[in-house]
Amino acid sequence: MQKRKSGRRKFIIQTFIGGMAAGLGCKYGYATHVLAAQPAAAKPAAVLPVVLSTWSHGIPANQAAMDVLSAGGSVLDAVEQGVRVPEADPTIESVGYGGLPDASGEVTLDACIMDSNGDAGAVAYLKNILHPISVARKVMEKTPHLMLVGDGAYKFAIDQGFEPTNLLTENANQKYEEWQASGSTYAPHANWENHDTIGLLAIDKNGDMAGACTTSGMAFKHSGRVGDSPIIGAGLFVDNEIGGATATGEGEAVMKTLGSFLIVELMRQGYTPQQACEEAVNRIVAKVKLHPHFQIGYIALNKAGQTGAYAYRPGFQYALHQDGSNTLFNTNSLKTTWNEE
Ligand code: SD4
Repeated sequence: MQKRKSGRRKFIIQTFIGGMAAGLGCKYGYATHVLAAQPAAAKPAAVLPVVLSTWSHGIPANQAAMDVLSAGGSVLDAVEQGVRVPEADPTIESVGYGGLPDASGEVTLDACIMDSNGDAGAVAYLKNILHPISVARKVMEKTPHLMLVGDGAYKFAIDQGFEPTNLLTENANQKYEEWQASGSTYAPHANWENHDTIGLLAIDKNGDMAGACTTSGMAFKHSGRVGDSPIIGAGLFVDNEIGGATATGEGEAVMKTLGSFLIVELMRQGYTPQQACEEAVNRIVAKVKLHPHFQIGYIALNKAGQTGAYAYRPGFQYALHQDGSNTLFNTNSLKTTWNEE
């Protein structure tokens, strides 16, 4: 077994990496900050349990998750039951049933789930199944794989007893026809009526964590497009020793920077959840070519029950259920108006 490095050696390595990063930062006008590790015990403990999720649809999702925890259910059950609420809600145009379709008129769903023991499951480009998050959980529990996509994921879901369901509502079909009539041009469009991907993180009263992320993806996306939401490390990551993070917004930028994994690794180095979310947005700005309507939002929860949230532009909201209250908050952002490039 490998021995742990001494405290002094660890410090020297971190200082060296920090120095290298600062050097690179000079070249590209961006400094990757590396903090000295702090023992988790030094962090003040927040009230547990905590459920944290993206957007206003996070409020009912948080409630469902907290109900599971209050009844003594597992944190994995809690995150799954939480996100099943927006998945089944036909008025939400960006998750599950009622989600806006892709450019070919089909509703295609991406989802992933991660447990406190490091297990994970995912589905991508899944059609005609109401609860992709539950299929992702079955992939985790019933197969030796992490992700199933497309027809294979659908066949697996049917084998597991899921019912075929038409997910295209009248409203979503009408929006699709309007989009076609307006010229069928694709433009990434985040903050879609304050409903986007739901990412939900939870920590139970014992300090065990899990996360779930589920979406119909960017409206009118290219047929076959898969975003960040089913990609472990991009749309969602949970490490039960450290914390979890999840993303909403333009998945391509999240995937290019592996945003949720990055946030968890920054927390491992001593960043607070808030600092880590801000740094992950800064990383995108530094490394990814952005367009005028670009938007991204991250939320994070650490092992001590502390939370963070940050977005590129204003408008992103998150829902926090903690200490008896389930509240929607506006998230701070790097840009202060939508018009700033
Ligand atoms: C995706 N991140 O598919 C998801 C969807 C989303 O704003 O959150 N859109 O890229």
